[in-house]
Amino acid sequence: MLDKQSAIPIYVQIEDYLKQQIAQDVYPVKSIIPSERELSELFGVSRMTVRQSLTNLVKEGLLYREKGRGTFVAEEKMEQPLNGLTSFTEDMKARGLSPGTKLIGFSQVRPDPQIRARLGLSSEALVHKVVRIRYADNTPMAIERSYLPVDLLPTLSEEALQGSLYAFIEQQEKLVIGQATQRMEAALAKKEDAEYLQIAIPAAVVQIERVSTLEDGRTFEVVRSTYRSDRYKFISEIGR
Ligand code: 16G
Repeated sequence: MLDKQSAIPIYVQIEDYLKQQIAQDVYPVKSIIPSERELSELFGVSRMTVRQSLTNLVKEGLLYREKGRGTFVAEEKMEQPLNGLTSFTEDMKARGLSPGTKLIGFSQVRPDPQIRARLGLSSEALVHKVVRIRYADNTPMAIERSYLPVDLLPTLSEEALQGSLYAFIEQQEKLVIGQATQRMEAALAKKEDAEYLQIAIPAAVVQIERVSTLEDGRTFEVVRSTYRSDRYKFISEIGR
């Protein structure tokens, strides 16, 4: 299985071999893979070498470890398109998954200067501050911290926020959502967020800030979302 004369390092060859086995479903999603000891016997290499391969595959998100249990095959990441102005609910339904929401904060506050500037509000204006954990088939996927002008959405309620915010805006309020600007960056999960997302720290996350406007040009939301990087990859179609 391994070519010990090759210029390709042994640990890379082991990674390639395991990737192939996973792709061929020899080890299906969520199944356990052989232990370090078993793999080192199989390949006739040291456990150190096997450990290096496994650690790399864990870092790539292909495998995950569970303390005291072993190493398992991770689910394929979700591909999130960056082109359309869709809602979380729509994205999950389009994939045949069941969207869920846990509302963990809903209050009316004066926003900080940056959010106020993004929303184009006066210094007296209030915003709804909404914090929601978003789930796909009961797995936490993202945390969304949204800021929405109270003047624009005076009837927004806890009840409405259990479902789709965009459905509330479009169907209840009969407002027309126009476009958005998104900024994306990498970060390490804060302890609090890692708990909400049920991930072990240190963990990389992707942060997206979306500033969305109605068709008439009024800005209706600033959302700062924290996505699990072990569950998401982002995709955009680009032309030239
Ligand atoms: C998405 C949007 C968020 C929007 C939410 C509405 C990003 C970065 N965020 O998660 O801005 O508020 O959908 O979802 O894409 P809902 O209609 O299901 O509540």
